[in-house]
Amino acid sequence: MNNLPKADLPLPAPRSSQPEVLAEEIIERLTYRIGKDAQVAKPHDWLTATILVIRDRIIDKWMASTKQVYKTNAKRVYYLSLEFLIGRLMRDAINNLGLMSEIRDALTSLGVEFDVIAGLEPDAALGNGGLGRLAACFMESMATVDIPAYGYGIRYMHGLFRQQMADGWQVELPETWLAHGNPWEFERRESSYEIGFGGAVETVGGYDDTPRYVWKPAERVIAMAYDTPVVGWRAKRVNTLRLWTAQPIDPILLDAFNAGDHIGALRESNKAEALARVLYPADATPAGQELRLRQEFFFCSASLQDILRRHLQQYEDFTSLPDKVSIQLNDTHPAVSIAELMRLLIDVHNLDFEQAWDITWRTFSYTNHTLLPEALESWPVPLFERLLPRHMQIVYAINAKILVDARKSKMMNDAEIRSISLIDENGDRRVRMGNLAFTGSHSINGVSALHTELMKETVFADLHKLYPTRINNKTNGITPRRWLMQCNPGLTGLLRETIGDAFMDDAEALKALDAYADNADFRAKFAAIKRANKQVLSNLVAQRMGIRLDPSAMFDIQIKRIHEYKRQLLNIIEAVALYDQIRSRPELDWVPRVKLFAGKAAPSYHNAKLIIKLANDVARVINNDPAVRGLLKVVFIPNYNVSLAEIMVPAADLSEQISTAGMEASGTGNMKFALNGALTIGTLDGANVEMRDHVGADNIVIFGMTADEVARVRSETPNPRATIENSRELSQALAAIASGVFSPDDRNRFAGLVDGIYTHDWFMVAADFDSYTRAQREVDAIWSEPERWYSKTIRNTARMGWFSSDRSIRQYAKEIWRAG
Ligand code: B1N
Repeated sequence: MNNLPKADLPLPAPRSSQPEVLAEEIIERLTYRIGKDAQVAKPHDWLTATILVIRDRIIDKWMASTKQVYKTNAKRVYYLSLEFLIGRLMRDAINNLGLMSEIRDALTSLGVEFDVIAGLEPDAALGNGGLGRLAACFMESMATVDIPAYGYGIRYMHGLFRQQMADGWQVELPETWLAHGNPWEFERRESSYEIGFGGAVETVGGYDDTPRYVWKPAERVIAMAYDTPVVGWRAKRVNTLRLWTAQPIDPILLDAFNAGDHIGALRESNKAEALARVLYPADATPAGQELRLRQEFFFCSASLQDILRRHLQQYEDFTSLPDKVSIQLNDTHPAVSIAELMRLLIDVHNLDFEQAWDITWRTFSYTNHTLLPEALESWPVPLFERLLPRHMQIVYAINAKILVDARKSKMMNDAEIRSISLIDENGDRRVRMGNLAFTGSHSINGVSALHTELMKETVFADLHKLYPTRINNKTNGITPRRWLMQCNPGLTGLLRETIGDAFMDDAEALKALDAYADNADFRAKFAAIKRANKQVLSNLVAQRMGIRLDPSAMFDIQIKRIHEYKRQLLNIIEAVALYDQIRSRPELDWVPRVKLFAGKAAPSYHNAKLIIKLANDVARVINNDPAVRGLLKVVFIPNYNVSLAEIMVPAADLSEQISTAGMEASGTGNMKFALNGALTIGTLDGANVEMRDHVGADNIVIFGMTADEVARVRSETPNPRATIENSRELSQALAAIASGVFSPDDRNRFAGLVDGIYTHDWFMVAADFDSYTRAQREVDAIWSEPERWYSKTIRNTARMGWFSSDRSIRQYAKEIWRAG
């Protein structure tokens, strides 16, 4: 008996969306689901009741979407990602259902303010930064462009840590998004799978028979599913985000308990639950610990068992898998899936190696998100073998096959063959997850045009030679629903009254706005909205930090993870140089600026934490100096997350996208700012290059070395000291920082940071400094002519439609998945 949907039983009739009906439903949920009377209900209860009303309306569409895939035998896309940085869901869901004003009115009629309860919803912060946020934008876009898709990941009990400041230093606190329960999700006890670790592989079968392998794991845990519906724009389709949690097979070891060992009795339970306990806070650096590999295998194995079960329920066997299933690997974190699918097909479903391999590489595709050498995942062979003995054998078997292909091709010398091997034999032997992901996939994509080209020339140069048709580009995008319509209702309203609603269904229709870039009346309205958004941010800064900002100053914003390659340090040094100049020439006509920063540092990244402290130390000195009052302020806002970005992005005049060229794979914050009418100051790195092509070179301020120049300088003998000594501004700023002007309590605090610039300047801070300051003064000059400024920023909004994640997803669907 299968559990295919039974013949067409009708779905419930569509419900009325009148505010009175919604209000009744909210009271109904409050009463019967939460057990509270409206008289005593707390704001949190109203939030939960409202979410339950919305969720129920989504369910109708959700079931219809699921049925339709069964009916049409459509291809399913599976997006495997260790991170989904979703943020809040309520506004997103209401907006996509088209119920925003109705829900607001319903709540008002009940005496509840929508914005107050919306502010209580916790951010689902199950990701570190761009990679996790991209997965969330892609989930929304896959539903929007009507692709049957499932996201698979881990339901971390604790998402990315909360950042607190203690005397300007980052302190990490646990994040507890599930503290009040999570009304969005559905527990699916029936979707549970056993996941093994360790143990040994037994060989069965006679000498004239092909041997069969049976993995006997030493440890086993249960993966259980939680489903969250993902609604697309106008609720055309609802897809599923399925996150796994871990449970012990024996919740309590009764023998141990009865013998008085009460802690030991919970050993299994604790060990299992550790798997889904916490997100590794590493961004663009691999967390090399055993628990991380366990997390990776845990969610891959559960997801693949689920995918294969669903496939067999509908189709006869696995020969159709590549035609009916596409599995996209979000970086190498889920790359062990390739070995796991091979194991399931060979050991459990009795396919032979060749058949299994053919199905596997035709089913998988892999997205690479970084070229940083320290970020390329690899696992020590002894660890991999101990934890996943059968997968180790399979990796060796795949490797043998690849290396034979390479030899046969007669194109490769020994060094090239060594570089494509799945096993790194230099030093301690390691499994190279990038090479496994590449060889086990029919498509390998980069996330911007530049990044994809560099991928072909660097990390995957040799694999690209052997498989020249596999690498392709899919430039990242952002969802305009969250990153324009929801976060910037003021601008959205102005756009609708100016160019109509077409842009809401097709972001490229924003082009019509080009005609208004030089229209004085429109410019004034556009500027007024920006100013109102800056006022909102100013209120937040006043309330949270007690710092008063002037919304008529230029808001210059850099928000992202703190990393040396992203060069917050360059921005801070420029602030110090500017401070120095304003103090020495106060009579000049300085443009008032507020430099805002926000971002988290990986807890073990020493220099990144020092950069946060420097930003705070510099802010304290500058903000307390009456000599620059009204001209320069520096603010580091704690605890950057999606919700804070939704307030900062619409409030930016200037967007800082200043990574060392060749190091930022794409960037996506860059797109959010430009779409919301900020001017970008940036290097020719990642997607900035394509942004320049789209908005036009006149409407973006580009500075600094190109990726080629960076590579060349690094290969020669750079002499940063000479560069620094040639620039009076830079030497003075560095001397001030190094000598303790901003850290009188510990004058040597930043000596090491500055010394790095003098001795190797790996990130080209000194090399790009002059070009950066010149670009900043050019920005000042544009700002001083408001008509010029706004005609440029309006053109940014008008021309950023291409960077919608709907476009990215359509390209994935057409060129990689052949789905939808
Ligand atoms: O992925 C984003 C890009 O826009 C960014 O440029 C890129 O830096 C980011 C290990 C990563 N690359 N690699 C990671 C995250 C977590 C982890 O544990 C690596 N993140 C990126 C989207 O394409």
